[in-house]
Amino acid sequence: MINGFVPNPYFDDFFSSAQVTVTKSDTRKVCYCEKTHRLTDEKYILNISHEGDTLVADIECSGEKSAFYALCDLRLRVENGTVEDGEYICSPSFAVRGYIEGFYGTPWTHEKRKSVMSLMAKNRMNSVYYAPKDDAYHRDLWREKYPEADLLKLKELVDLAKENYMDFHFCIAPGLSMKYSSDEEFNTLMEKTKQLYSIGIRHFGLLLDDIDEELFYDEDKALYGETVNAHIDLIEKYHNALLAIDSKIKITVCPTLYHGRGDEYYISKLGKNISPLISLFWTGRDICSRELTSLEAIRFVGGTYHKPLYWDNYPVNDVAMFNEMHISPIINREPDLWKYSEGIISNCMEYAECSKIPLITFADYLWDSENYNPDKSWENAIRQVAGKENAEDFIVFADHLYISCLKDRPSKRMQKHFSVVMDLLGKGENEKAIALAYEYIEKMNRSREYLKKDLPICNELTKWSEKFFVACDMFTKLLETLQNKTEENVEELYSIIDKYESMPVVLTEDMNIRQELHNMFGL
Ligand code: LTM
Repeated sequence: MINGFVPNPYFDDFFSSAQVTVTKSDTRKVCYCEKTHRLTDEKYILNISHEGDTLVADIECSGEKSAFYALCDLRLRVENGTVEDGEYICSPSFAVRGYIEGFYGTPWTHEKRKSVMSLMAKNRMNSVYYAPKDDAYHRDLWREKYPEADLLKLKELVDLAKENYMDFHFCIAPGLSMKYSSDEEFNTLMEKTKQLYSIGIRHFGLLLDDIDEELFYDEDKALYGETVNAHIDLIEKYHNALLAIDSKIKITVCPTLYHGRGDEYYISKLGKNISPLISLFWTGRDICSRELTSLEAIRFVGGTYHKPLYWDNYPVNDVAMFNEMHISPIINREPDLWKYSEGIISNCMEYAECSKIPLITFADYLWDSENYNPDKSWENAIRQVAGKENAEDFIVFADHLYISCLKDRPSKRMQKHFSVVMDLLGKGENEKAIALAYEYIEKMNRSREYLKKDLPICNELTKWSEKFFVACDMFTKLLETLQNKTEENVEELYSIIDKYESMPVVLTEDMNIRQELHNMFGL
């Protein structure tokens, strides 16, 4: 039972057998993070011990949010079997840790939105941005108010975010058609925003990405001359109008130039002429950046007088990336990036279940960037999303889905296994080699059985798992052919290879399979 804190129902049954005490205080010990030099309401001290078989946890924190985080942390330690007695002083590396539904493609369903949000809160993310490019009311029909039914659903999300100690940011993207010089247009924008304020939203995003870089209307050209001047005016007017309604409102802006060095004309002029209270999205050096470095962040600060709030385009796989499945862990974000940025907001895939896996790795990195271990974090994420009992089967398949802007190495677990097989073959220990190769095929087949199940995550993966099934057949036939090199076997093998190569989705790295087989086995 938990004393001293009214917990989220998520913990009810979990802690019935543990003895948990939550003590609140407002001292430096729990209100200030010595490492980041930040006042925080997210820090907690977790003291774990055992009385016989009973888990005893004493939690010191400053309030409900940090108590929630402490309990989530404790629960994960128990689930992952990593509970060790001791004192743990915990606070986040990054101040802002979140995700954005900001992709092109079918927006998430209401249920998926709720499920992603709850899970990410439990992994101690604190921000969610609502910006589905294909929610018409967010972009194309930005002037129109949400119909009542849609508004009610948004309110449910806002309430859920509150329950989970997350900031819910509603984003609006008027730039495809707005006449910046028109007062009437600005009033329409404010009326729409007020509709969302009325359901409890206190964080707003003004997104000006993926629009024409040139001004369209003659009136705008006459008044502003250049796009950046129109954008500065709009952002400042919007910010001030919102502050007049409620001085606590926060806004985030996505500029039209949202990647590069950070000292280019548009972004530096925009950054230096808008309030420093406004958060500024930035995707890094590229739209989908392989790495985010502290040096680049420092240059951005110099150019714009704002710390970047990274809109990290991973795991998103829209537009030209639709044949890739981005399920691997986040990598190449520097450990001390928290010093020079506000935080990171990860842009998701339209595949909500699959997105959860990289998102959890983001959450781990953002909470404790110095100790982040991508492989461990990935396995933790898979256990949470696919279930402990399926983790091994899932990994055999997902090992091949490392193709993305991150340029991580795909199929490394399989390669490790087969490098032993090749060593044995080299030593002439053919029987052992074949046995070991069959062991892997067994694993692939178990994974195949799992992937065929009618589970949300498996259903999202069918495009990729179908190719994996053909790869299973290819391996099986290859082994058979190596042991019995008949013309029939070779022909069958080649027809499976043809089928595999005709499938457009991306599984592992691109290679000429026939050439490889020829070089390795003379086939
Ligand atoms: O990245 C930004 C700021 N905008 C769009 C996203 O909406 C889109 O999902 C990604 C990936 O294609 N690229 C963008 O330019």
